Amino acid sequence: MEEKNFSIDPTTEALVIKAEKEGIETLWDRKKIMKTPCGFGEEGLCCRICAMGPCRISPTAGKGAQKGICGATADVIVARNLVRMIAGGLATHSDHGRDIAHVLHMAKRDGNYKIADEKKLLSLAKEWEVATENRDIYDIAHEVAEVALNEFGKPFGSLRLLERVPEQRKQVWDENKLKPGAIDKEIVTIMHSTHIGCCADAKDLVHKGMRASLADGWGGSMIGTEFSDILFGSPVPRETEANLGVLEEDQVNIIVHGHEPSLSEMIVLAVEDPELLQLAKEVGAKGINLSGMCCTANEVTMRHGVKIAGNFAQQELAVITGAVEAVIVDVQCIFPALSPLTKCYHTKFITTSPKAKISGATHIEFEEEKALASAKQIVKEAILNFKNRDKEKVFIPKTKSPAIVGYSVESIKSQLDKVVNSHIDPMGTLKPLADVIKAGVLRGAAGVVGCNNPKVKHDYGHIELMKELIKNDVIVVTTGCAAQAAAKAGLMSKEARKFAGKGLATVCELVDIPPVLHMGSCVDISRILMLVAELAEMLDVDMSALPVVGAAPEWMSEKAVSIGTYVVTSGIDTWLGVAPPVTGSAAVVDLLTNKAEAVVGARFYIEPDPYKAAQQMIERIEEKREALGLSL
Ligand code: SF4
Ligand code: WCC
Ligand code: FE2
Repeated sequence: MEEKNFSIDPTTEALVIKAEKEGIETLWDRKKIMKTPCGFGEEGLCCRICAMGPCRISPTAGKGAQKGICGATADVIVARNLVRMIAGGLATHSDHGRDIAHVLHMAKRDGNYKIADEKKLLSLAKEWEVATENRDIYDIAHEVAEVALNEFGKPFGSLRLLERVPEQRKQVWDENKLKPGAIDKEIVTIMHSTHIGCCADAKDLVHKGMRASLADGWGGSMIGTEFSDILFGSPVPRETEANLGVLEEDQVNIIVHGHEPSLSEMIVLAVEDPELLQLAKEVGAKGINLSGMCCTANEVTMRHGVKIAGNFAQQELAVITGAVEAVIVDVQCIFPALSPLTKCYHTKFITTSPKAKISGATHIEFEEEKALASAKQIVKEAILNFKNRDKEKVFIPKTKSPAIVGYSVESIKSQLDKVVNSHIDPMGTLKPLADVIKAGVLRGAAGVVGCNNPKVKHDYGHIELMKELIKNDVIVVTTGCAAQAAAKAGLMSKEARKFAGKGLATVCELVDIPPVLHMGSCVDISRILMLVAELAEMLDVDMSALPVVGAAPEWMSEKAVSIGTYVVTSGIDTWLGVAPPVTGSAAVVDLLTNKAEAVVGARFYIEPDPYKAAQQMIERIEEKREALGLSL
């Protein structure tokens, strides 16, 4: 690793230096060995859908192969590859949602999984016309869960949660046949239509991708969020700390990493078990220190204030501290590299999901029926591993930052309620937020989300973009690994007001919030959708009319492709810091970054420079303000 300029996070640099000394490789080393990415793949021009190929289309028009063996053009190949990425992302988020719905379906008054937010359950029951009068709350829960589970495979009709958008948006989706059917069906349709010799029309393929993506944001992801809140509680603001400095030298360090809160919630309970705490003392530790990575961290920090160890690009670095007894994972965003890496230290790498076994890891299947017992067994393994820690190898960087997390839509409303007299609506509304946007105190809002990607300097894309936006009085809401970048950089502390423009700083002061709001995990982008939908409803305009924008400066996963697509299809312009593999087709690029606007009122922008992206986002916000006749 000669090139040092790969992260703005000081812990990252320090631990990469440690890794180098110990002869340990990280993602940045592997990226270097990989050299330049394959040009065909990067432009989306490689097709390996059938065994007559793989076929590669020459990126230069008129030179070399211009068609696959079946005759598929660059446009078709690029579009097929893109929509398969959407199907991958949709499948992943939705299967997460389905798992959580299953957990609610088995929730019991005396079981491991209980109902934490009855109010939310009852309001969802009402929305879905599930009878609630004189019924046991658990019976209601099970029926609501069944309704949700049917959304995945129902033979007719569109998804129930789509009804949550304002009329204007429904019309856009109706007119353009964008309303998805059952969630699983959308995935199947894409897999079918992209098979050799099926759909060969780039425009129609992109249309299918857009329709399917809505089954993620307004389907599987939203089910994931709603049901997690019902089971584990809707987040409220609370304090936490972020970055690898949260690891403790004298305690058993356990990291939960992955996505679904059904596992991590039980680990949270298990680490408080008196017997296990006693065991930790017996092995010579002062206690058990739990922290999280990726979205699992977001889930448990939002609901319990569990500390954030780091984001996606830091998963190996956590192990390299030499101070982690166990990394416990379930699904998604887990480097297979953790398996050989943990063998170089004493760290136990424990997989728990039948969906994500990783060779070389210890697999302890997490059985939901015996959830707490499974969690305790996993924590015990970690404690017993404390004695194997090699003190010589331990190095925990000091860096960590305080952060306030837990901004669900409900908690944003109640925060607004605290300062604005809203006796009129006891449920709380977003009216004060709409008012400050109308008045121009806030120019608009931006959702900055997504991953880390070594094509971008680690966290630089997120942080520079967020800082530019808040400086210009654009409030930022964030999820995923972007949120963790913000927490680490101190943008979620109240002191971060100093980075905000005058208008935003005043709002932060009055409402007592940081300028960058942590709204949760990647499935929780559904919270952002709801926030935008409610704002639009309040102003009686379509979602695309609002001065609201989205960005994924360091995205890398298929999930992010699905997210970006449903955000655009929901009417919100979206900036990508990394180009998706579509540049091999001018027609597909034109559909995404231009023509989409005429259909859904929003489009993609590709801009790697965060300063330029911020400028474009602000310009777009001002254009929307002007069109709405809002104060300049
Ligand atoms: Fe080649 Fe067509 Fe087969 Fe793709 S589907 S590999 S372009 S022959
Ligand atoms: Ni969501 Fe991206 Fe993190 Fe994984 S956890 S790395 S998809 S942002
Ligand atoms: Fe995630």
